[in-house]
Amino acid sequence: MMIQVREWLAQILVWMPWLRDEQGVLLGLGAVVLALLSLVAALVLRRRRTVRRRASQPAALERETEPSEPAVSPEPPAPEPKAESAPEAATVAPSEVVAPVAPVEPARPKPAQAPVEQAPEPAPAPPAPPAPTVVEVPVEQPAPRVSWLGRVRAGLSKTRAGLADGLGALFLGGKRLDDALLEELETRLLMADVGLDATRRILDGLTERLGRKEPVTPEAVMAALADDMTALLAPSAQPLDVTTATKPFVILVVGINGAGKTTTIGKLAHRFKSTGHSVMLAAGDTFRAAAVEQLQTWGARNDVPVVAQHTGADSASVIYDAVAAGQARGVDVVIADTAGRLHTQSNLMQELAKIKRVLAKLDPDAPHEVLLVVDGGTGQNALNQAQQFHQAVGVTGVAITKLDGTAKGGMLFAIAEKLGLPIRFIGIGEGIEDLQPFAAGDFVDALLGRNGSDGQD
Ligand SMILES: Nc1nc2c(ncn2[C@@H]2O[C@H](COP(=O)(O)OP(=O)(O)OP(=O)(O)O)[C@@H](O)[C@H]2O)c(=O)[nH]1
Ligand SMILES: [Mg+2]
Repeated sequence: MMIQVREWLAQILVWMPWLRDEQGVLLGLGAVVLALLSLVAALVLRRRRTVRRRASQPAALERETEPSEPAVSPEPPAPEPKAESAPEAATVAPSEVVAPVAPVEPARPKPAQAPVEQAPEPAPAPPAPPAPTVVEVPVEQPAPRVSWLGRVRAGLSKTRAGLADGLGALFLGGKRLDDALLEELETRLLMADVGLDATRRILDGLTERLGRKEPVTPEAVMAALADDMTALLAPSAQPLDVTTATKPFVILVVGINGAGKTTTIGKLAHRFKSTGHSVMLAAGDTFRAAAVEQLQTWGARNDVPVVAQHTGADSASVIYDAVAAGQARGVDVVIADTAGRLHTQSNLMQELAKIKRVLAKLDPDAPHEVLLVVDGGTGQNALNQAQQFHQAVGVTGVAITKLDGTAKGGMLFAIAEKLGLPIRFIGIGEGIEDLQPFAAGDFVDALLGRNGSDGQD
């Protein structure tokens, strides 16, 4: 063994002759020490890496259960930008935004357990299923159910409150129709704009029916009042008949500014068309800049022709042209708009008289109807308007508009009583169908809050 070692050493000395001197030995030993040190360092580093790797694996698992920190792993950042780009697709269909988000999660490598841990999160998802469509359906239902008379009732609620509310209580306990009660009734009727003469007539009829000596019930008073009021209005409830021997039937629409003339014309066109008549409109309001466009809009809505000229043109000339065109085409009804004017502006009232004279050249009976449009909210002043317009152009019918607003419908009694003019229509809204022929009984029922025909169409 020793011999063998000696041989190895000898062999080494042959290979490395520099070991024979002292310096060479030291260098050799230094090299061996360095080699050993680097070996040890390599082992230490390797061990540290394995320790770190083991420590990092459970941490990553824990993080994956928390969706708020996906950025830690190198993969999640890729899906996230996808989710942000989704809104671009949302412009097409919002449901597509939801779809791309779902694939992002399954793309994760390990989480067989992740879905289990996220299971509690879907819990907030249930609020999404109650789709809004279910809510919207009942919202739309009630709106169209309001009947036209129901809306008149609503419109007249202010007047009704003053006129009829608490009226029954005045006669509770079998009271007689004495002076005090008659005075109370008179005040209520006057406050509702019924007017002095019409009020007297109504109260005279009431005392005649019920007498002043016998006790009366609230129901009897209400019924008698309704009868008297209806009796006063009934002669004025004359529907407009547009059949004529020579076509067209010409309606000249007049009234003060903003009464609802143009809107009423739009509604009338719809009404006549739906009863099978051909209709033409004349833009006789050449005064207001937007008036022609407004009428043309109604014409387009009803699909009826509109004869018009520029703003400032002669109103009589426009209406003349329209009636001439209507005659040539065999149109059933021509409805002429006019500029709003105050009944006190006599020069403008004369302009209406001129229109009438010009039309008579085409047809001595034209216009067949001079329809005065009165704003239902005007109150007693409506009587003055009606008188002035009647004097200037001979009104043949009245349309009362805006009874769906805060109108005091009592002025209808004044118009009926004082002028005896036919009340053709009542307007109860801005819509194309919000015009109804006037029915005295229904109107009084609405005014007194009686059931009547219940207002259902
Ligand atoms: N609520 C309600 N509004 C109405 C009714 N009739 C007309 N209106 C509205 O009243 C306003 C005036 O109506 P117009 O038809 O322009 O009145 P006009 O008499 O032609 O007005 P001028 O041409 O300026 O004299 C508009 O906003 C209409 O929508 C109605 O019956 N009810
Ligand atoms: Mg107008």
